[in-house]
Amino acid sequence: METSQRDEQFYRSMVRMRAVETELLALSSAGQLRGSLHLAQGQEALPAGAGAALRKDDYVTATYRGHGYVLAKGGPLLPIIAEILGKAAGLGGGKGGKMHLFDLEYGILGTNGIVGAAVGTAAGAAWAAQLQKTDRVALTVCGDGALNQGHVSECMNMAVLYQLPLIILCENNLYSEMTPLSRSHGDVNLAGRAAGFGLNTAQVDGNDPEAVYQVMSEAVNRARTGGGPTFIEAATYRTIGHYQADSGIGYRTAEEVEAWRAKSPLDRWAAKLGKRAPAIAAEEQAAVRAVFEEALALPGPDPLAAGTQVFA
Ligand SMILES: Cc1ncc(C[n+]2csc(CCOP(=O)(O)OP(=O)(O)O)c2C)c(N)n1
Ligand SMILES: [Mg+2]
Repeated sequence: METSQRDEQFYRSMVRMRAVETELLALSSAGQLRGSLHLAQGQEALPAGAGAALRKDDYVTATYRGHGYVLAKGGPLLPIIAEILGKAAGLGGGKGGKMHLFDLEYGILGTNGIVGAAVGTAAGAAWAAQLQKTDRVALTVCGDGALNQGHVSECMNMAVLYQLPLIILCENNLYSEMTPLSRSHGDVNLAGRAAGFGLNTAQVDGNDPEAVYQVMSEAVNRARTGGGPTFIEAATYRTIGHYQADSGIGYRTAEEVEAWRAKSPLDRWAAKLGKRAPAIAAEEQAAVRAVFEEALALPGPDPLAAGTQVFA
């Protein structure tokens, strides 16, 4: 794909994600959507860039903030939104919600509410892909805080030991909930920690979708051709709270948030696309609005379906 086409694709992807989050936030504020809502405003360049580097049959696992990666994988929007809204037509029959988005057709092995757990799922998928002699790769997305989970260290070790086709994309947004990196990590060089396990590593501006795409493409190519796992540390920032009830201020200064808002990937790409941007944004926002209207009118799951689609 040509650079200009890719720029448009990145912008569409980021605007779509922001539009979905805007709709979700409005529903949550109105009491029409229950539960925690972990949004990723400010971090949209990551799914946009990473998604474009993957094939449909590659695997993806992500965090509770990872709906953007599901959207960016390219599957139809309605079943994703229906799942988040708890509708029977959703990806998981409306029983999983935003923290359990699965779509085997698109290789999506789950967003996950347990910090770091999605890394293990992806490592397993990568191992399966290797044993089955396919050239599929697995991408897992984790936060900076997740690196302090022992399980993630075990996965990094195994990934190197077996040279798994695994890519760990670490969204370093400088905070784990309300705790800054400097108060939870003995060494804040996250890529350095991964290098210690023997992974290939890269650091990238996580607010630049093209840079994310380039570094991801390299990692994907390496994984596909037997070159082993890669850890990517992406510098980014969530410009809103950890979840819907967190103002995002208090443990962070308003100045710090504002400074990162000024680096918004959406604004950056709107400026890049110039006059074409407003029409593209309006088109994506209208498409998202239409899907929400359709999804909101759908029925929830039959209570009798609670015992289906489960192992026991
Ligand atoms: C095993 C586990 N411990 C604690 C929590 C509570 N918790 C939810 S999000 C979060 C912070 C994780 O931070 P990070 O990995 O940096 O991801 P971010 O939220 O910044 O995207 C914590 C501690 C959890 N969900 N799972
Ligand atoms: Mg974090």
